[in-house]
Amino acid sequence: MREVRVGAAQMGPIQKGDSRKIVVARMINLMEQAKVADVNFIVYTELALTTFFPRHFMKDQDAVNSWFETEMPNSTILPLFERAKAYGMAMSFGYAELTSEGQHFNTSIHVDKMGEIVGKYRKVHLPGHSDFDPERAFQHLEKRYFLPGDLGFPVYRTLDGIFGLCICNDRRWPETYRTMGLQGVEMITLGYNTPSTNSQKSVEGVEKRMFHSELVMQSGAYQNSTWVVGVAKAGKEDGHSLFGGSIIVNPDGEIVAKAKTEEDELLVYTCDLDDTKFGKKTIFDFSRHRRIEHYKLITSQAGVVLPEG
Ligand code: CDT
Repeated sequence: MREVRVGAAQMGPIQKGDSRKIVVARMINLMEQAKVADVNFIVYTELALTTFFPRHFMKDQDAVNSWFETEMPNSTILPLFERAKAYGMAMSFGYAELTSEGQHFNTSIHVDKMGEIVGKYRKVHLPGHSDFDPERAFQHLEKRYFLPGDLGFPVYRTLDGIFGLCICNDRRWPETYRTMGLQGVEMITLGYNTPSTNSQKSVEGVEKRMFHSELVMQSGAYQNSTWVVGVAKAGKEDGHSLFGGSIIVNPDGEIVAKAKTEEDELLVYTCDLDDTKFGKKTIFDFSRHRRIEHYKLITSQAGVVLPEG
């Protein structure tokens, strides 16, 4: 058995005026609960340090940059790193990254129990739009504020297993899981900020949106025989609702733990990485069963090309 005791640290809303310091204190509070529960890997959400600022249209670049971190850890976030190291707890969390070359990414990192960043991922699938869209009930401007990630979908060895990261909208794309599946991933952690309603289809409510969220994480887990840990930021943020429903999914695609609230809430589950083995050597033994000669369209074409006629 290769057990990882996971703490999925869902966060309630972070308002626009909430400082990073306040948010880090909340994250440490969740970490303290995780310590009591014997967790050795705590997973936080996407853009965990701030409100989900891409819902706000901004023209002023200084205003935009104020949501980004230019160093990780920096002095405000350091207490989280120090506490994790003191507890011997690994962690993953998302933040907005501004590089020294002036590039903006929606990023997640995996920090090991010694406080070293062992995994880094920059969000590849950026949803939404780049300009103010008056047709939408609310804005989702990730394409305005971030570049598509340039690191691919790396996996890394830590916690006696093979781990990977993705972020929110990435969870809806089978290519995300399969690219990591082809590198033997055993646990994928991700955070999400997902509005409870569809800004372009008002009749689509929270039940259907949570169904889609679970559907993609469960199928990604099953089809690649990997654990998936999906962690929400939830509740009413800047007047906009985000759904909760953080889940831990086993390599059979079953939900083994699910959040009940839209607040800061810790889910704890012991995940045996050896549970990934059976699926990987039977129905999803990729080297025996995949027929890559038939998959060329997947990497040669982004959009749909209809047949003639
Ligand atoms: N943060 C994030 O990627 N949210 C998206 C909502 C997209 S709505 C334009 C998601 O896929 O959950």
